Amino acid sequence: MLLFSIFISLVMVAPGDIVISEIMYNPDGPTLGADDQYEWIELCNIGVVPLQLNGMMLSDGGNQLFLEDFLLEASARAVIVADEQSFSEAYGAGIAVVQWDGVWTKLSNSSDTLLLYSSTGEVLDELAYSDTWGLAEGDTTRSEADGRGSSLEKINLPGTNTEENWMPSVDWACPDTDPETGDPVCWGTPGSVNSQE
Ligand SMILES: [Ca+2]
Ligand SMILES: [Ca+2]
Repeated sequence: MLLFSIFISLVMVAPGDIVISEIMYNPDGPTLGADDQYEWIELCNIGVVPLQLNGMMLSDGGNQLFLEDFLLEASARAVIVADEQSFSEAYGAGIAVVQWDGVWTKLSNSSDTLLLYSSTGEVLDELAYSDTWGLAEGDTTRSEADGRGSSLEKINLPGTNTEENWMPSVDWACPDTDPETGDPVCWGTPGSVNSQE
């Protein structure tokens, strides 16, 4: 077991091992609430060995947040949340949440570029998203992910971060429903397989 632990600690993470798999960039719609409480980012280990997240950094070029000790198993997902109490009240307590230090990297409600860096500063993934993602060409309404409840989910995880490979979620991982409509209170699939995968 000790040897195995040493092996894990020596595994160098590289681009293609871990990806940004889902984001809730605009929760401030009819479902969740304020962006600084309910934004979240999901990461997925798409490699074949466990990855230590400690020291990885997420940033949009402004604020920087540094991930703390968390061993993400192969094929597993975990979320980085703006406010853990708000998140667990909305989605329940059973989802793997990575602790972090620094300042929350606010996810713009229009467009933003989110970067994931290794602990040695290498860019592991880069997602330049827009609030038009998920809209058909010429559609001037708002995307389902733009404050209307859905998250933005990656479809093919090893694929590129192009508009065609990201769509608003059509499912949820949330225990509560609106007592009047029966609709889920919060959408997206934090910590679990994407509904658009
Ligand atoms: Ca936002
Ligand atoms: Ca997910």
